[in-house]
Amino acid sequence: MGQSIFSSFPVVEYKGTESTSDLAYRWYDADRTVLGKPLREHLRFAVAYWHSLVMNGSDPFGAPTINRPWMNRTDAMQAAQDKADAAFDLFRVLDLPFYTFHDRDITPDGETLRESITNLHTMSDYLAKKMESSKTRLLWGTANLFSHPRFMSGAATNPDPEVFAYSATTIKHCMDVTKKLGGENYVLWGGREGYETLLNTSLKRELEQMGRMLTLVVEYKHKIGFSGQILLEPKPKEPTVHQYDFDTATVFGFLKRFGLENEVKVNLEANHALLAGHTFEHEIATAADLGILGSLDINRGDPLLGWDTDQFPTDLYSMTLAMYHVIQAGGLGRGGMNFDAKVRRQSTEPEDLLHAHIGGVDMCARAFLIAAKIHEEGRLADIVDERYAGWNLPENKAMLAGKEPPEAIAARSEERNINPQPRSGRQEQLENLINRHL
Ligand code: XLS
Ligand code: CA
Ligand code: CA
Repeated sequence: MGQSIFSSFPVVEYKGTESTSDLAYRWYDADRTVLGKPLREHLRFAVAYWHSLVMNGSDPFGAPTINRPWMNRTDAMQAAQDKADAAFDLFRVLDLPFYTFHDRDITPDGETLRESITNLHTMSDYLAKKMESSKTRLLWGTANLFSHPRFMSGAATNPDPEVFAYSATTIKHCMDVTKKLGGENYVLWGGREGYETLLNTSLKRELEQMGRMLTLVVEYKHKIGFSGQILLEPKPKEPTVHQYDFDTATVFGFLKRFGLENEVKVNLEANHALLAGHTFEHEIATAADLGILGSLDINRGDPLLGWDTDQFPTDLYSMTLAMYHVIQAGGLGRGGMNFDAKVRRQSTEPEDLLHAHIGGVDMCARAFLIAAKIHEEGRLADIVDERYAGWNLPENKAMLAGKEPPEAIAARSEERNINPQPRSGRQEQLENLINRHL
């Protein structure tokens, strides 16, 4: 491989909290054993191709500000190869175990469907070659079924069945490629699966179409023997006014309706949780309780803005709560923590990408270490258990298990003339408990 924009940077190493180096990990000691295994295996960090290699800093008000050499190439396939060379050099420098991509991040769209598919396979062969000499593996692949104008009214939910077929074909090939590259998950984010106005939309039809597409995905997964997880990524709005995969609870209802709740899990993003009016830990805990916690997209939004800013995380408090719920859930299994985050428009240098990832990695690692301590100490969990302890009494267990009919509950309560007393929820005590660990 020739020179890339990252060639001059050495591998970022763990140097400890005393280090004053800007290009070192201060908390992410990948080999450190915590809760029985190395931090690397708990956190399973991934670099997102689209933000780090594709994003050019343009916004609705302004032109691109970030100019990488491959963006100026006229030969689109050569540009894709140069981009891949730079991507793997970035993975080398960051020394992170995974990456993620959309088909359109790694290959240009062709003039025709056939040409797009050929491009995809050519470039995925190129990535397979790069992976032979790299430590970085594929966390997940996905299809971009939202950028091209053909998807303007949705992919699976498009009123035009040809767009449905085009999307199904594209997903099939993206799943083939994800399997070929050893991907551990396949993600579906419904970028334009939603609506702008109900005046032109049949909700009933569109949800049935979406259910059919996901069923096809699951069928195909089993047909090709793809052992990874299928993940849906909830988001309540943007780009459409109302996105169908609003949040975890909505996705679970949808999965139940189509009998897919044991086949599909969720990829949860912090910024999307915020847009849905939730915290990240709410989404994580909900998914864990429903048995569908799959993987995480790590980033943050801005509560002052109402959109998807995809910033690198900087808030230790909220990250600690998120990590605590990941630990309580027993970890992420085949999922991981993908930096679905981009540098700001004024962060134009390649080095900015290093600072961004180092900050995000250390933020997660530090939060995870704190959350592990809270978990090991066990007090928080004990206080919560104690709050519900009344439910351990046999008669209350029977009531919850549906073994006591309403009239029996009433008879027992009246006979004892029960008089429940309010009890403190201890919120401030628990907030202090968290703060003591920070
Ligand atoms: C957009 C989504 C997207 C998915 C993958 O808001 O976060 O990037 O993660 O298609
Ligand atoms: Ca995401
Ligand atoms: Ca996002």
